[in-house]
Amino acid sequence: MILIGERINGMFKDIREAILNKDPEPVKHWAKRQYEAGAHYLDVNTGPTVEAKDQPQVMEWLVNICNETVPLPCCIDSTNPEAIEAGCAANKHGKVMINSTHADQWKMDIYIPMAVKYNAALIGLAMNEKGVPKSAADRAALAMEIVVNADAHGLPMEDLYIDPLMLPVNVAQEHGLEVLEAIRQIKALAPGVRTTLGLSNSSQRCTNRHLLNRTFLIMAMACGLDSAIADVDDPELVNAVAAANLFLNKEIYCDSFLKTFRQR
Ligand code: THG
Repeated sequence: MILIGERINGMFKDIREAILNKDPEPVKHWAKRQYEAGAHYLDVNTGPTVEAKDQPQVMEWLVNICNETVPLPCCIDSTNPEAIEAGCAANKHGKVMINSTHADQWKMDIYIPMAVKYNAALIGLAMNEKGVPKSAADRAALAMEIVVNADAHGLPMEDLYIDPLMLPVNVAQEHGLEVLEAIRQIKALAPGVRTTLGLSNSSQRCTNRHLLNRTFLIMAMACGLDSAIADVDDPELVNAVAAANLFLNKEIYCDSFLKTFRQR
């Protein structure tokens, strides 16, 4: 399970203020804290308040701070192609990840060649201009459009992460089963392609968020989920992943499996 720490996102007040005040400290704090918690990637998102014209420069600033603080690659999370490219160019550790393309042809035509150019991994969302489909089959069909386009450009299949898109359980309860089934179908239809989810979406504006996130993550792992953008600051979530890895036979059991997982 590849854990992508969600916390460096201008959606959060402390990061929004760090960007406004050009104060690197909160970004350093969350880079270090998520690294120590077991994150393999840092999701980096300027948030909704940064103007489009400033997003490339703010993204570069955020990625540079992360790179100087911890040896983790960044997952560049933006809807702005220039901001994504600035983040890819700034990333210094490991394989950068582009978050994300939709299944719309014009978006794939931008982001798939960009992923190839930067030797990046790419998240492909199972949605298009019509929005997020309801059924697992429709999600899987959009996923396959991304798979076919990525393959045609020579993007290695293990560098493609399909996100079937989880919605909050309090307003879109019927989507949960469809997302789980979509993960199974994508893994069956496109062996080698990986899957991911924005896990905290599932519990937005709900109570007991940690419990909801952790439960859905383990259910999705049983269906073949390979990675998640998640709140790694929740030790119970990370512990549950370490335990699930044993039952999925991804790690050999040892009595110190929690410690071993954190030491990776
Ligand atoms: N798929 C992909 N990328 C994504 C998402 C996805 N990136 C963004 C998002 N979804 C994943 N990251 C988050 C980060 C925070 C929250 C949810 C998802 C969150 N934030 C609090 C809230 O909205 O209640 C904000 C708390 C605060 O303001 O302090 O829940 O699905 N590929």
